[in-house]
Amino acid sequence: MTEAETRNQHADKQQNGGAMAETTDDVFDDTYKEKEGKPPRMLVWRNIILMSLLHIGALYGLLLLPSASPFTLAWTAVCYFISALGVTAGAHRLWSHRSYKASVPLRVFLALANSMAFQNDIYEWARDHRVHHKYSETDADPHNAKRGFFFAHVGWLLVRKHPDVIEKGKKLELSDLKADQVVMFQRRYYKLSVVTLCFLLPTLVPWYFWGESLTVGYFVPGVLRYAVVLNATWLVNSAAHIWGNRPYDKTINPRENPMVAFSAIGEGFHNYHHTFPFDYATSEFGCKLNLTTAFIDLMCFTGLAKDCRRVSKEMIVARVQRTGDGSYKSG
Ligand code: ST9
Ligand code: ZN
Ligand code: ZN
Repeated sequence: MTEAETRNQHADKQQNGGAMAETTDDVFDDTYKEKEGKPPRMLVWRNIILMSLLHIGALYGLLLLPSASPFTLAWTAVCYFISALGVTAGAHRLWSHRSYKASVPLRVFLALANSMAFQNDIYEWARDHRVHHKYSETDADPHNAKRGFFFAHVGWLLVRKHPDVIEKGKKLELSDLKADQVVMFQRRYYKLSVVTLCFLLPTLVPWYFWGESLTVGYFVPGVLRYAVVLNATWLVNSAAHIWGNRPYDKTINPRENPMVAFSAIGEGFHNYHHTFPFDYATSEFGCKLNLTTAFIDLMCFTGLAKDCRRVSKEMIVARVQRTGDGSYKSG
């Protein structure tokens, strides 16, 4: 039995139990055929201007770094880590892939952390991400890496989506997200939560508690931290779809990229992840270069998370032998 079949069977069992806690709409679908002709490219000038301003602001934040107090630098690191978790442990491993289960308090924390990362609301993020896995490297993939590094990195946010992304995305099974009140609440109050958590909180905490200037508070833990988290995330779509080994499946583009794994707190083992998207660790090697897995393990230890899904060693070895590129090293 292939891992996809095993997983489908597992998901069926869960749904029969009424849990609706798993998704199989993140499994690659090779039946989709792209239409003839070049994809349309309609620039969205509002996004081009805002993204340019954000990156100019981030450069200004870099210049301000020497004048920031050590407390502000530590706070910037805390904000980086919290917002990154909102994407990795939250939007990605929990809500897009349902690779573990989280209690209400943990889901509330992850939704707040996700607003701090300001990467579209969880529902939209998970919908785009499922369609990315299901139709990877085709016109129906929102950040199709076959359109080049820049498109996969940020260009996809600066143009209208390919019609096939929307057409295929509308057919996805998203009832688990719609049934999650935390996800729907965050979607309803998304703009307010982003202003408060992505910009106001990072700026005001250093100003109120240790007298940092509002300018440094806004441009360092606010704008610079936001831009770095965005770019670390986008590198998974660009660099980790272009550079690295493919020990698990040489027939797909996603790669193992340790540099990306480091900056994206564990999300750079992308050949493994696209081969086994339901594994909560997104890697065979547990917590190695993978702070997100360490966080989820800690949440399980405290009882706030449970039912982490994992791929068996036998399944990995069988897959490596069947489709790997020969670069596999265990451990
Ligand atoms: C950002 C997101 O940066 C980053 C995501 C990265 C994902 C990475 C994944 C890698 C793995 C995980 C690694 C994590 C690592 C983290 C490390 C941390 C250190 N299905 O969108 P619209 C429909 S965001 C179904 O306007 P346009 C839908 O009906 C940054 N339907 O399309 C929709 O209406 P609604 C901040 C879909 O007009 C309608 O179409 N944000 C789908 O083509 C229109 O949708 C930004 O910069 C779908 N997939 O515009 C800009 N998609 O949803 C945000 C659409 O309301 N985006 N529909 O019912 C935009 O401005 C626009 O989306 C656009 C396209 C201009 C890009
Ligand atoms: Zn990918
Ligand atoms: Zn994924």
